Amino acid sequence: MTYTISSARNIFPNTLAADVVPATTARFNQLSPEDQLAWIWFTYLEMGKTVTIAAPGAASMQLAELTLNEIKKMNFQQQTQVMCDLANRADTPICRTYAIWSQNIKLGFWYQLGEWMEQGIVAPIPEGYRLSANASAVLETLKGLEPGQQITILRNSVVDMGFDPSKLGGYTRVAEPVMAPKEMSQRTQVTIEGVDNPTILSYMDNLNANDFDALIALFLPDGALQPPFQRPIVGKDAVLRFFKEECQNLVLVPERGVSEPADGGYTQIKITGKVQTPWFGSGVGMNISWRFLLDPSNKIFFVAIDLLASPKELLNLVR
Ligand code: ECH
Ligand code: GLY
Ligand code: GLY
Ligand code: GLY
Repeated sequence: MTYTISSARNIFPNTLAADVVPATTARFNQLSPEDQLAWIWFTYLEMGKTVTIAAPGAASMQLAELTLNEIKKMNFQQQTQVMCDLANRADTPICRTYAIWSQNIKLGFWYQLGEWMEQGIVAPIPEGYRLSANASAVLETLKGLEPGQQITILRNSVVDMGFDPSKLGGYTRVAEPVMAPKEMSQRTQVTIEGVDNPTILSYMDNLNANDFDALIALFLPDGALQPPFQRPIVGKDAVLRFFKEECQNLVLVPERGVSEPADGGYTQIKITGKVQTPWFGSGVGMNISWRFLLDPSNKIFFVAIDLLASPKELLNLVR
């Protein structure tokens, strides 16, 4: 048997992903735009008690600057309207601009608005705003989750806002410039209990070094990468673009794994460990697994990254 992307997705089917994340996002999406914004605000305050968000890099702010300045000049009522339009995915010029930004630019934009809301420069959530019963229930669910799951839900809420980019026709995405990879002398090398496959080790080390050209060379031309809760990104060009746009400065901390022969001379390898995002640094370690399928020449045919249901899953290496 030879593998297809769709059959590869089923390797290590016992892996338990944090399905509470898409479930909570779906409940969030049912709320009214006003309630969504207030919910995010209260969530943000709640999380601020335990985790610290890092100010975004200058590049992401610069790319959103025109829009941010436009909003800064508006009165409170207009500002509130813009924020509701974004939550409502309305068809407005600002919602269209927002639609073509990379995730990081969207996050940087909201980070700045949040700062301005605190400083009284942008319309706050009205004092005494009462969340609807549904919104309160979703907030209670969120409070019970691990920080890695909480920030994933928060990010989902931000990246889903704005005009639907699939309705835009052709467009060019706006993303931060790609920085040079780390100097060789600055690079670190991971070790993984139970796995010494050189492709896997290079994957981790190159991603940690932002060396996306070396990283993509580990993939087959029709190889695929499946981020948490997403469809696979298929083909070297698309995967490379994803790495450059969304994966700078991640810290991968793989801990342990298993490697097993699979059909047709392929090898399936599951690794568990943690990943840190530059937005929260070492303050939030997300529990994840990587499920790799390598072809007989040790190139990556498929890798799925899953956000795990619980820390217990870090020890689940059975097929
Ligand atoms: C305020 C109120 C009004 C409305 C809004 C507000 C502002 C909200 C703000 C939110 C900021 C949220 C942030 C969230 C960041 C989340 C980051 C995550 C990163 C996960 C990364 C992973 C990486 C995994 C991968 C690995 C690979 O091997 C391959 C690549 C890849 C409050 C004003 C909206 C400011 C900053 C969850 C899991 C390991 C798949 C990437
Ligand atoms: N979460 C994934 C799977 O086992 O397919
Ligand atoms: N940072 C992109 C993702 O986790 O999907
Ligand atoms: N989007 C970059 C990160 O999540 O770290």
